[in-house]
Amino acid sequence: MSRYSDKELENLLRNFSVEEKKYTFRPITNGYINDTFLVFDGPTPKYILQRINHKVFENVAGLMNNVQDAFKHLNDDDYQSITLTETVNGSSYLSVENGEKAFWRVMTYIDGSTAYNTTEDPKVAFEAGKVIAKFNILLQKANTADYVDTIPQFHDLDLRKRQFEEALRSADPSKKETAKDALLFTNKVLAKLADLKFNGLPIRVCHNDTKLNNILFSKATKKALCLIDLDTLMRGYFLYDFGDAVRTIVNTAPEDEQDHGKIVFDKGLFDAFVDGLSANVPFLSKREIDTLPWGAVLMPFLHGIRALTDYLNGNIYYKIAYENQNLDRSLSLFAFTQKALDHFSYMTEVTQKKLPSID
Ligand code: GN1
Ligand code: MG
Repeated sequence: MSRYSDKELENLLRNFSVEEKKYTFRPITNGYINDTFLVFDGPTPKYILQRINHKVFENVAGLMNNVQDAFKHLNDDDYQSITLTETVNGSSYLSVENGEKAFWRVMTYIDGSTAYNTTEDPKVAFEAGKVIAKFNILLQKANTADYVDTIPQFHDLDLRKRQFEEALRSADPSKKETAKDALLFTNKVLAKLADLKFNGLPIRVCHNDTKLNNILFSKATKKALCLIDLDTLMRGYFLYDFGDAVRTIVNTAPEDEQDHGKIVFDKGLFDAFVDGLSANVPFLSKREIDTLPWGAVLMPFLHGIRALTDYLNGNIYYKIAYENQNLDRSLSLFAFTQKALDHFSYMTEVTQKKLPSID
């Protein structure tokens, strides 16, 4: 159930430059951070209305500047653009100050589009690779200095390790007991990644959250149209976008799958994804290509350690549907981290073979 009534949503929507008519709303409930609603004026959605979680994204103005700047560059025959619907005062977002503070924005809904939480279809994996490459290529025109870090050190393993250790120190002993397998795995991988350094990699404007369901596809043709959810768009390394896509495409199970027997590293989907990237190459340096397999290990692990930290902290960051959801998510993310480690040389072989470098 949404915590907002249709009446409240309608009143909010009236602050934006939308046609005056009767709208209905349907919440999208699979995000962990923002509150998102589809806005209908008929059988198909017309807009997305979204409340930005300002506890997570503290600099909403900076975030919206990033998005606006990126939208200027994300414009290509082979990339579907999304537009922000301004407020009646000409702002890219609405800040509500009376009562509970909140920030809202409205975007156009792309008709005939769909998103997948998981896939078994190599065509979808290929298209995902192609659009992620296109996205990163288009954003090479952006000036990294103009972008704020919407979540500082978002993918910084040292920071995530410190936050984890802090949570562990104050966690209640029964939680530590319940999470003992996850704690063991965390320490094992932290030791493995301790010397991992990303020196010599170019800093790009990246998406930083390229999970499969942040890509829109054409319902009719399965062509990838564009990336959505640009809140974490900021400086980063390409291996982040690579790794987060591999995490959600190459594993055919959902990221919170509790039956670990279903968590797989599907080589065919990996190949198809890399083939998709290679449809738009070259745009990566040799050093970037060399580090890609690390991205596929790092990203599921980072998400896993963050979920585990939140479990130990008593679920203060992610929205949860049941008490141990964060722990379950960490365990399944760790199961995929292990699969990625097991396929490390395979990933190296395929990426080296299929991706030509710019240098
Ligand atoms: C969060 O709410 P959602 O699904 O957009 C998280 C991402 C994770 C994702 C799923 C700001 O995003 O990093 O990939 O959950 N976003 C933030 O694990 O923490
Ligand atoms: Mg997100």
